[in-house]
Amino acid sequence: MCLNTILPSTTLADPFTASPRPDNLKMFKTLLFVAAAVALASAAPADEKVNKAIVKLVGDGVTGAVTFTQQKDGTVRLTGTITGMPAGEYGFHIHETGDITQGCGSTGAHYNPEGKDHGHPDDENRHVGDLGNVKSDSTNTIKVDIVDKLIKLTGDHSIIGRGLVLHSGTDDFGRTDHPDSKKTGNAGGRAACGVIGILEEAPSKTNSASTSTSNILVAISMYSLIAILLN
Ligand SMILES: [Cu+2]
Ligand SMILES: [Zn+2]
Repeated sequence: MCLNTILPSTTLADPFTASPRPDNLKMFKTLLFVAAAVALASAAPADEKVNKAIVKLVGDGVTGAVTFTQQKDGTVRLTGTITGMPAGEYGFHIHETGDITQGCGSTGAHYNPEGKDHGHPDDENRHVGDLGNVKSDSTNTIKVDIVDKLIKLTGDHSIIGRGLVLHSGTDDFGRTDHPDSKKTGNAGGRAACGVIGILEEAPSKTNSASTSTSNILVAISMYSLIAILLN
């Protein structure tokens, strides 16, 4: 790669022949500083985006799988099928841990990083993990299709590694006077659960772009360093 295509040759003296001139030296130092700063910034770990996650739900006579897909508008869509629950509506939540060593009971409380009350998925005041109810039909089959605006597959509200729990009762969305209503929606026991894992990461388009950028920056840094040393 020829650096003269990037840097104006009229202002960049050839470091191998030019005599040391204070203004050149100053420019090289500035150039080196800028290059080093940008190289450091681009050396920060690339923000790997999870595009899809998956969880296998297991319970007593209940089984299924749910896929989480990142949508372009920032929401996450849950799709899947769960079988084995009698017809009815059942609470469906992200719980804070992926610990299923003691069964679904060890997955902790509802995932609630903002310290809010339990609520309906459309409520402002809700746990991040509150996904409402899912409906089982007369063939004991639940077709899951939920779009949620709070759960995330990357970053602060990431649900990766946490538990997905299907309850044996109906979530009251914090709207009754039952003592558990504002904590759990009084959704009863835990019928099935599983740990949410990564299914697919975003193609690393930005990674290769930043790699070639930092290659150029390294080249500029080296050139500047040689220039300074020779001056
Ligand atoms: Cu729950
Ligand atoms: Zn909740």
